[in-house]
Amino acid sequence: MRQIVIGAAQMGGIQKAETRAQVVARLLALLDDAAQAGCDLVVFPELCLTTFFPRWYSEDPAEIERWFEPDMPGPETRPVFESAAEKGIAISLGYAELTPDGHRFNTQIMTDQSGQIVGKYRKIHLPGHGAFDPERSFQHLEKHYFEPGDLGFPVFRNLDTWMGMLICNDRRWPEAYREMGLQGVELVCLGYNTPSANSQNASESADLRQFHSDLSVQAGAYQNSTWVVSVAKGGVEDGHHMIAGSVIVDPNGQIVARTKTEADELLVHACDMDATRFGKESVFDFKRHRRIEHYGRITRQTGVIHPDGSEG
Ligand code: CDT
Repeated sequence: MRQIVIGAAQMGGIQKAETRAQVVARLLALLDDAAQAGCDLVVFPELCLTTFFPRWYSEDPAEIERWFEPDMPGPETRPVFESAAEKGIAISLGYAELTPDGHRFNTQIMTDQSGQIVGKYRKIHLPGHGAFDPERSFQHLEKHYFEPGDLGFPVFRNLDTWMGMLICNDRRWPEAYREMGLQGVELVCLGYNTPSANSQNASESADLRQFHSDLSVQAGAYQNSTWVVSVAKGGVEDGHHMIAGSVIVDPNGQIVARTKTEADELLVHACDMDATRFGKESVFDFKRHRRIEHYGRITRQTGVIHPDGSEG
């Protein structure tokens, strides 16, 4: 048995006015809870240091700059890394990354239990739009603020386990899990910020949006026989509500734990990484069963082309 006690560190909303120091204090409190619970690994959500700023349009470089981290850890975030290392807890944490040469990514990193960064992922599936859209009830400007990730879907060794990361919208794309599944991933860590309303369809309910979130991570887990930890930043941010509903999903695709609140809440579950073996050696033994000669379209084209050549 290769057991990892995993803490899904759900966060409630972060208001625009909240400082990094205030947010870091919340992360440290969650880490204290995790140490009490005996966690080996704690997963924090997407963009866990700030409000979900892509819901606001800005072209002001000074305003944009304050959402981004030029260093990780930097002076304000270092206490999180130090506390985790002191406690022997590996962490995965999402933030807005500014590279030394000026590129901006929606990024998630992971440390080992000594605080060394052992994995980095830059979000590939950026949802929303790139220009201000007056038709929407609120904005989702990830394509304005970020470039698509340039690191692929890396899988790395940590805690004697093959691990990978996804970020929010990635969870809706089976290709993302399969890229990692083909590297033998056993644990996928992902964080999300998902509005409880659809800015283009007022009739879509929050329950349906939670269902789509669960469906996506459960399918990804089952079809690749991997654990998935899916962690929300939920609740209200300056009047904008996001779904919570963080879950830990086993390699059968079953939810084994779910948060009860929309606030900062640590969800803990002891996960056996060897539970991934059976699926990987039977129905999802990729080497025996996949038929790549029939999958060419998946990498040849993005949009739909009907058999008669028409698009749409
Ligand atoms: N953060 C993020 O990726 N949120 C998206 C919202 C989609 S609506 C444009 C999500 O997939 O949950």
